[in-house]
Amino acid sequence: MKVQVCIIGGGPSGLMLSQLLHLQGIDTVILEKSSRDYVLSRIRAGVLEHGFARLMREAQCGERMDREGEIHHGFYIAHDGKLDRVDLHKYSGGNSVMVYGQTELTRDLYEARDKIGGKVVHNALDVTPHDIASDKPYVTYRSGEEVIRVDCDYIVGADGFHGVSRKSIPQDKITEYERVYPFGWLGVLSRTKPVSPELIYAKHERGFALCSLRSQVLSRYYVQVPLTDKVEDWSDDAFWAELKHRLPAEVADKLITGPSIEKSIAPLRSFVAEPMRYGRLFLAGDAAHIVPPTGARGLNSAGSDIHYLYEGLVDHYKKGDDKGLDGYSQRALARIWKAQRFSWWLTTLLHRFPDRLPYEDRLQSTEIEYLFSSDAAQRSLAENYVGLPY
Ligand code: RFL
Ligand code: PHB
Repeated sequence: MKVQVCIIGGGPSGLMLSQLLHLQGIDTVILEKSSRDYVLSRIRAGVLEHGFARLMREAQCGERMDREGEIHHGFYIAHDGKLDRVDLHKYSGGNSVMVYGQTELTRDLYEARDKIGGKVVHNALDVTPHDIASDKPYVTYRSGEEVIRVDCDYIVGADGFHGVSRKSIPQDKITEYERVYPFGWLGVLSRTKPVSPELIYAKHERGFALCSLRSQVLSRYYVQVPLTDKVEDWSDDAFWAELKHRLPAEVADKLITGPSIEKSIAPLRSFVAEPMRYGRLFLAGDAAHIVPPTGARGLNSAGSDIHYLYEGLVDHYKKGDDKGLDGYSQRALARIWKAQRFSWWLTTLLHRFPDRLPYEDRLQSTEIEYLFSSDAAQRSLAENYVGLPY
């Protein structure tokens, strides 16, 4: 097989890039190691920046998102028995976020690829990039007993944190920065009416909690748990009881509980690999960087990578101009590090850190008090939450 761009990974990053390039007449194939059903069973992001929503429309995949997604102009932070609202609209100059699940968005992207005959190979095993430092790179994968070779001009590694792409770059050509947090998030999806029309992030002495949603009949809740906890340790009843503990009484009283339809634990990690290019291989999305989910930046940061890479590839193929590709890593990383900073800051503000000094706990409370006493601080929070421009 020969294509212009071979994309490894059929998550939102790979699908979005493939769809955008296809619309420009640039030929791609996606090699995805899992089945489509498996990819669509993962429950992940819920909050999209307006920039990501714009990208969905540009990819001609925004129709259902615009019909079913919810525009949110603010969210709440519960702390010290209070419920303070962050007015995103007021403090970000009229911007907002879109609440629309990653699962739905991924389904929309797959359906769009189907409609225009996009090539997506599922269950592609042992995907391996070759000769990435040469100008004739290729990728091999296995389907049953058969090994298939894909020749291409460029390879895009959009295969998530555990993928093969980043690992195929020589170790002395890449620097990795990492922080692993001493806790995870236990998440529950339930077919119940959300407790609040807007998200509630809760800081509590027992640990962080988040009330989110996918629609007015589908709720998504999280509680901070130690890394040693297993999903099997948490019955639905234990989860609801813990969540109620961490919410202000007036919210807990209104919480409607029900059976969980998904329950999982995600560890929290900050991670950046630099640079995001080696030879003819470009990294994008979670393959190059991870944030703790607190700031809702992960998928949104993947969106800005895809935007920059798309522009670079279009300039290369349409104008013979390589400035965009040559500047991709630097441009993408400038925004990525700001998302890292914001996610680290919000995580630090809202979680309980087991080994922290009492002094640091007081600073944490003071930081929240300062936030809600200062227009400048709320403006900074809002500007980052709705997404920095790209
Ligand atoms: P993905 O989604 O991990 O997709 C990578 C794909 O590559 C495939 N793959 C391979 N394919 C071929 N060969 C290999 N060797 C391969 N190895 C892996 C995988 O099967 C997969 O299909 O990466 P991508 O596309 O870069 O997308 C990133 C987002 O998924 C991620 O950043 C977000 O989900 C993060 N995130 C959130 N982001 C937001 O912007 N807003 C949110 O509200 C938000 N909430 C969240 C989140 C992530 C969470 N978890 C579970 C980590 C909430 C949670 C709980
Ligand atoms: C979610 O709905 O899954 C979600 C929302 C906001 C976050 C993280 C996750 O910050």
